[in-house]
Amino acid sequence: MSLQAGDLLQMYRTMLLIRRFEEKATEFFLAGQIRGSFHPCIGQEATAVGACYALRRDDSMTCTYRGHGQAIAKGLDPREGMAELLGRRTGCSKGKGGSMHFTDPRVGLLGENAIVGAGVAIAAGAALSAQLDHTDRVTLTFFGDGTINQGTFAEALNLAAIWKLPLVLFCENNLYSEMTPIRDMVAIDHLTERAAGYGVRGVTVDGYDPVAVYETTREAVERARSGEGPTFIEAMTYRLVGHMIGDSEVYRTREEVGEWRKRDPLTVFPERLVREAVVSREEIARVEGEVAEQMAEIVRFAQGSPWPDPSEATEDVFA
Ligand SMILES: Cc1ncc(C[n+]2csc(CCOP(=O)(O)OP(=O)(O)O)c2C)c(N)n1
Ligand SMILES: [Mg+2]
Repeated sequence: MSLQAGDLLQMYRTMLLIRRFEEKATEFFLAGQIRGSFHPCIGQEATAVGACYALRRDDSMTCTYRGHGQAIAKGLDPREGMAELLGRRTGCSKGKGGSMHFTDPRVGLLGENAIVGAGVAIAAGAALSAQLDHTDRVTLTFFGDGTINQGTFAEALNLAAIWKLPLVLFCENNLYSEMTPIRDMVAIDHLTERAAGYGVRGVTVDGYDPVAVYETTREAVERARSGEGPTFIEAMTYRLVGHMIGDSEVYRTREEVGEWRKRDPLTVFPERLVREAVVSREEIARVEGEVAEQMAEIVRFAQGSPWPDPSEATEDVFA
């Protein structure tokens, strides 16, 4: 499917919703209303939206603790996401999972995961199950550059290759694993070289361009769906805020962050759509107004929701 003006506007809307969602969540976190840790994806919205736009609702997806935006892009009701952050019973994990455990099987969201690399193995399992069930469901797994040296990543990648699993391995290379630069962790220039070593096709894409991300992912999804096996996508991206709230960011310079901020997709993408006469300034303004209204409703819903009852603590827990 080639993207129409309506698709591009929809992509912008979702990117903006994710940005506003994360900004509001940051406010709640700083006000002590969110417990545990919180890893914003501010700056990485274009990868979430571009990649998920290439998936069907019944395709599966796994992601990491930085997955609020990806979950929303996959179709999670953002009201249930915010309620989950605030620990409310109406949250997608009934208020018992929190920031790092957004899950909603109704939209194929098999879960965020706090263990680096774990989601990749779970996704390989989901892809194997789709293959054994003779469905054409595809699984996409989001993970970071820091996952590349995990044993579980190597094992899942190899199994995906030999079994030709319908899997898309989507690496968000944001140049850092927590506070460690990628150049100190691997001796290769492109992470796609890792995939090549396992016989898996690898593609690098500009992760700040949602359209390029969509097109690259769509091709990988089509290949996976038609039995041609896995693709490893390396999307070059950058988080415009710290690893987590409270990160002092001493490991990178203000200049470096400033350079990426100039390319912020939330500014550059709508400007490009107007410049190329794909949509009008009025349409962009309308979307911004609608997202503001939606955010107000998200906050109303989450803050107005009840807390879980202590008696529910062991429900949905398997032993
Ligand atoms: C198995 C495991 N080892 C270490 C950690 C601690 N840890 C949390 S986040 C993180 C960095 C991961 O970096 P990356 O995969 O690049 O993702 P990003 O945070 O950049 O999105 C690490 C090492 C963990 N959560 N799980
Ligand atoms: Mg990283």
